[in-house]
Amino acid sequence: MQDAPVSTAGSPGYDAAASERSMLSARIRARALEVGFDAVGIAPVRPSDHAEAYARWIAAGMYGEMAYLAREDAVAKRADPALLVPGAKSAVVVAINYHVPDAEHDGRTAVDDPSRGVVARYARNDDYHEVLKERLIGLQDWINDTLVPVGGRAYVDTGAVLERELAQRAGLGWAGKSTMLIQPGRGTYYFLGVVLLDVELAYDEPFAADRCGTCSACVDACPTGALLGRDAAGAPVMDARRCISYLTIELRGPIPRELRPLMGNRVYGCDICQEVCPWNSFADMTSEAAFIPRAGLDGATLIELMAVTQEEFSRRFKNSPVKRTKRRGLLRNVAVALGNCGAPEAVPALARALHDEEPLVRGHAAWALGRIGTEPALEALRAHLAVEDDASVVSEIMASFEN
Ligand code: B12
Ligand code: SF4
Ligand code: SF4
Repeated sequence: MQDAPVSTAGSPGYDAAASERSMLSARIRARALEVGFDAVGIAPVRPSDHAEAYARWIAAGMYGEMAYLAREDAVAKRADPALLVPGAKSAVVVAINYHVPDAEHDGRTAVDDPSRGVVARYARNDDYHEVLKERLIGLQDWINDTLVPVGGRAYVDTGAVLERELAQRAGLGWAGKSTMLIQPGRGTYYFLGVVLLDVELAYDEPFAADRCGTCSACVDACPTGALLGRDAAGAPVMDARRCISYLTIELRGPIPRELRPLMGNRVYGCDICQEVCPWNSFADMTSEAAFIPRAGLDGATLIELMAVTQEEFSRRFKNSPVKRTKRRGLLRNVAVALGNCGAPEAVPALARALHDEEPLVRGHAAWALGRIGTEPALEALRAHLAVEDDASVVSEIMASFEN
């Protein structure tokens, strides 16, 4: 390959504007790394290449109850980020490592101990939205104050932005069959963040390759069959209604009975498709203090969690992503995990949970007692049936006798 001719200021062919854009991009990249992001790429803002894939996903109803994903205005904004920030020209996409090891309890990690609850790695300390958003806003302010006056907006997760597509377009990696953005040499345990800016910058090459090859480890390992592989157009497809992350975090009501036995002891989120991904085999651990696990989140015993009061929930999960489920959501998930564990020692805790003020908790405790199925478990269900006045719980109890 021939080297491109070098042109310097004043020489014919010198493009001052292009040189300025390159300088801006280089300084933004350097600043993003300086403030603690692990990777950064810059992409042009233009209509999504994947809007049709997204529309197909919505039309198939695979978003479940996450209605915000299907709102007409939100779909339109995903298809064209310029609708979010008028005049947006560039997307600065950052990634930050949250990979943490599993702690051992009595010589085993919670993943290998069905009597303990597994909390997904991303949720074992502070809420990443706060951490990333603050840094991204700082980055945008720095660009405005130091480099060039800009308008724009920072997004982490909650905006109508296809973050993984922008990350791919900014050259960071590709979307694997797990649907996760995979960075070669880094893996998947990275949060993404985006700043849309109304200035032209120099852009990275999109990441064109699909390096999953013939691997399908994530599809094979997903316990609920949520990963459907690539569709005819090459888009990785997930039926979120079956994903444990959706079921334990986003779903507000009862977890479909047929999926409960498949969820194991994952009580908040799920990392299974990432745990089996070969691209994570050599991934570095994070050194970001906000993501180093704090005590009491991952690996607590399910019996202990089942007894958590509102006060204890607020204290233990303060500032952590887990607070999103509220106490009743977490206890719903814990009851399912106790049913899957099947240990008779859990019967007293579940029998007490039959008197919880939340019907959602009572209903799932009833399911778990039915799964355990010992005489004391069934006796607790019979005794409670006589006093239960919520129709949904009564129907859970009746169905539990048939487990
Ligand atoms: C809704 C949502 C979920 C839902 C649905 C997930 C899903 N796969 O769609 C649920 C609750 C299940 C979920 C779970 C998780 N999530 Co989530 N989630 C989101 C959110 C808010 C929107 C994603 C979305 O729009 N999904 C709809 C699908 C259709 O879009 P998509 O996944 O972006 O896929 C598009 C591309 O893949 C594109 N595509 C890619 N390659 C190709 C190739 C071709 C040829 C074509 C045509 C298309 C195509 O096609 C799709 C359609 O446009 C994003 C943040 C954001 N604003 O983007 C975080 C986000 C994706 N989640 C994240 C995380 C960390 C998780 C969990 C790991 C949390 C956990 N441990 O429990 C799991 C991972 C599960 C998984 N395997 O994806 C990170 C992922 C980081 C990364 N490296 O990829 C994000 C980016 C949040 C963030 N800011 O860091 N999540
Ligand atoms: S997060 Fe868990 S349930 Fe969801 S797709 Fe991955 S392996 Fe399946
Ligand atoms: S497990 Fe295999 S198929 Fe799945 S995302 Fe990783 S490399 Fe791709």
